[in-house]
Amino acid sequence: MFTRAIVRLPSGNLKEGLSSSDLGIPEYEVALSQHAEYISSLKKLGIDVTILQANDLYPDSVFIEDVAICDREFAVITRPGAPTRRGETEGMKEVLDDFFSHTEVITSPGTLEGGDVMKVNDHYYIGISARTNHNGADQLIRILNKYGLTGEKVILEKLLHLKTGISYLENGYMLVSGELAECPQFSKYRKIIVDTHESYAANSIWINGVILVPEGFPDTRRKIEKSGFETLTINTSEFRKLDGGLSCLSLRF
Ligand code: CIR
Repeated sequence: MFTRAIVRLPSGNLKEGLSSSDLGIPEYEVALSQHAEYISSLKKLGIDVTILQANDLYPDSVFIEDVAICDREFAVITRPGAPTRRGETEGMKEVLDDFFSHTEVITSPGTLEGGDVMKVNDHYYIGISARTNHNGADQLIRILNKYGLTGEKVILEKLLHLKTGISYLENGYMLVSGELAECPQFSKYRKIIVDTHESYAANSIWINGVILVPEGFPDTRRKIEKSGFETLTINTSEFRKLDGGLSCLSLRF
């Protein structure tokens, strides 16, 4: 169960965020209302949501998942691989200290972004991507070991982040797309395969028994429901324009 989440309001210069999509420039007002809907959905599912002020220095700072890993007794402040995002960790220690008795930090030359980190029970999968390097992943694995947890690396070819292509839905179900569908590291899970034309929906999130799925991906939603899950959809079109999905918008613990 998750009881808490931390989100950050969209930056005033959101439209300058990093993007590899050709979906256009996000509309700020629409992004604000989609973000508000995201927060109210989390609240509806029993989550106590801490809302951080917008940070106008960093256009991508709404994607708060990338700057920290939150486990039960400890949190880790990451070191984003995107140079324009590195400063987003400023102030996070103070925020996390309110919730965690131990806060660890990823240091140079390591880079790690939370979108590359997926927890399955007491084990973590860590994507090696353009944003997360071996050194950063090794540092995280050492931290996990210290707290009795384990981690392994998953080498990514094209995906921005590990969780761009895979989401753990609990009960042994993995929602998976593209290059990760055949990855042997996930062969032991029950797979729900996301079709290429709906690959954005591979980033869906489990919140207390309900799967939040981005709006506009009916085939994936149907497959998730057929596997026995209740779903709730949220429109994230403006964040998608910056390659951001549902998981990126919060830290959940
Ligand atoms: C970036 O490129 O860093 C942002 N525009 C999107 C980050 C998405 N974060 C995530 O998947 N965890």
